[in-house]
Amino acid sequence: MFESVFQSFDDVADPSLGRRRVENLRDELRRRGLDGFLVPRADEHQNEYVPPGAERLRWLTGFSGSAGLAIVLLDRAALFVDGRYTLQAPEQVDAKVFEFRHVVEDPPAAWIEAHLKRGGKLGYDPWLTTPEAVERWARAASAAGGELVAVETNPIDAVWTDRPPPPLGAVTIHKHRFAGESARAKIKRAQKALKSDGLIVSDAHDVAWLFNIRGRDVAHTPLALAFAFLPKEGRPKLYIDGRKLSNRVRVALSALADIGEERQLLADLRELGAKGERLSFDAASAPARLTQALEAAGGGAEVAVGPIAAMKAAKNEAELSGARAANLRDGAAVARFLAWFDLAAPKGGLTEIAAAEALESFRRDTGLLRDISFPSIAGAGANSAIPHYGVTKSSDREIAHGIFLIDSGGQYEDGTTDITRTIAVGRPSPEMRDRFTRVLKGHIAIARAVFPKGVTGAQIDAFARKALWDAGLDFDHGTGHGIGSYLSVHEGPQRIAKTGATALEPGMIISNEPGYYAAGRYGIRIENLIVVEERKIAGAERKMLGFETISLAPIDLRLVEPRLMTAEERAWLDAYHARVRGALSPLVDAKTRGWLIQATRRLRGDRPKR
Ligand SMILES: [Mn+2]
Repeated sequence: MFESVFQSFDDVADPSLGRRRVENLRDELRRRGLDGFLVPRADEHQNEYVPPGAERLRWLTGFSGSAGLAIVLLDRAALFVDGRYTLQAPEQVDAKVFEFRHVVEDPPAAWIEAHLKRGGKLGYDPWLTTPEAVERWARAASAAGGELVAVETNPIDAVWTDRPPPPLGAVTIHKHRFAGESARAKIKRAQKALKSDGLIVSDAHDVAWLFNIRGRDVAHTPLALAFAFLPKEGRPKLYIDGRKLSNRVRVALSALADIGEERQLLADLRELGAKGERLSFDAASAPARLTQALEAAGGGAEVAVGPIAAMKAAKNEAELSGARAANLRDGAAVARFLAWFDLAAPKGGLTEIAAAEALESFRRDTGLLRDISFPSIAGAGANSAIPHYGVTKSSDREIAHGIFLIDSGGQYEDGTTDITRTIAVGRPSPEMRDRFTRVLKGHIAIARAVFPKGVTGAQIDAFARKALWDAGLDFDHGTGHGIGSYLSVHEGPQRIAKTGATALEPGMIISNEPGYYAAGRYGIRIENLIVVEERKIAGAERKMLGFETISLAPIDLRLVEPRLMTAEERAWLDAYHARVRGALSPLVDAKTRGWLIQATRRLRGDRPKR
């Protein structure tokens, strides 16, 4: 009926290949005099989505999660994953080849200490490892009486004979009407913020923002994989495979920066090091290979939080109006999906994959969808209780009576979207209505929050949980993450979470997505994007901030228990739905418009009469 262009539901893992591949890797390690090797799920930029040729962890183990680490010694091997993947890993990976470990509860450093033999050489790829991680692994190896050793070339690449070549996606210039600030102005602003002789820009999202370029090198995020050097003064240099640049783009970029091939970066760093330069590196994304090259040549590497992330996070007016337009367009596609779903689901036979395909195809019908912003999370029944559930052909469930949760988003040139709706199929139980309403109360508490400038995401995280805490409940993920501007759907540094240490600044876009998960039964999440804005409050003694909600789609009233809500919360929901109806009605077909009137009706209940 519908099809998906941007997401495959194939089961990528094949546990049976792991044994042979690990044996081949061990032969290669022996040839190189190594006793072990670290295999992180990482590329040279520590990206969330990596090119196929960087999926070394998946190739070796079968594990397809977005984060993980394998350590292969000559006689044993372990796979470390976080709480999202403790169920998935044993299904995808041969347990006779790999032991499974929880990365937090059972950290890799302790495993290295326990199992690396005395005098053992543990190899790592410095292109795939940050300087901070190198220190951590080096301490663990030396605690075992062994040694951490950088490899010149990755031994997996020697045995992965059909490894895909690096991507060569064409680079495009991000239009000024969407970027709102010229690359020249951004470069100047970033240079002014620098406290060292220069900055190595290693996060490809930062490169994209700084030069106003976008690319097609990885799935779901329009990145051009590249590095850049930004000197404190003078011309920057962009290191990128020249085959990705058309003449027009090369001319445009040459006006801003020198352009070199990526392999020139090491030679340039050696030269800068020989001059005794002190350069800044981004702790989260810099490959240790670069700091090592600079330091070996006599330069100084300062590894810290990079300055560009904060500049990129605070969106300008052009980016914000783009985000509003993208979310409006996306909301119309979501509303069309919800209306379609309400007709299709009760008939039976609808599956999670079919629903995700329908939503993607409605987004494509806007004519402006460039990609989905991440693989849709579409879970029915018990699958909805897995917050990061990735549906595949083998896990696909029929959507039956109960709850269906769909978390999805789009990449449009004017903005990136991310929205979650939880939908009742048939009559929901009183418990589901109670939990949904508590999650909604948390969502509304964030949406309505006002707070002084300087407040961090961690300080307001509890607002989203209070109604759940009142009933002895909680959820085990952050309340919100930053969102890029036609960039990553997960962007820092701001977040609403226990670990959200960054002060919220006007222009930041964040998700507001509290949830509740009854393991094995059902899950709930309500997600809208919100923008930090200044708030005028009469008599205020401080500069105050609040949020503007920019995602527009109905929240399922069949799951709402109005008696649990305050008058202010009901007023917020009624006002939100009136706004959704007014904004989306002109953009949807007649059938969806009729559905929308019903889906955005005012709450009944003991509302004060006017
Ligand atoms: Mn999200």
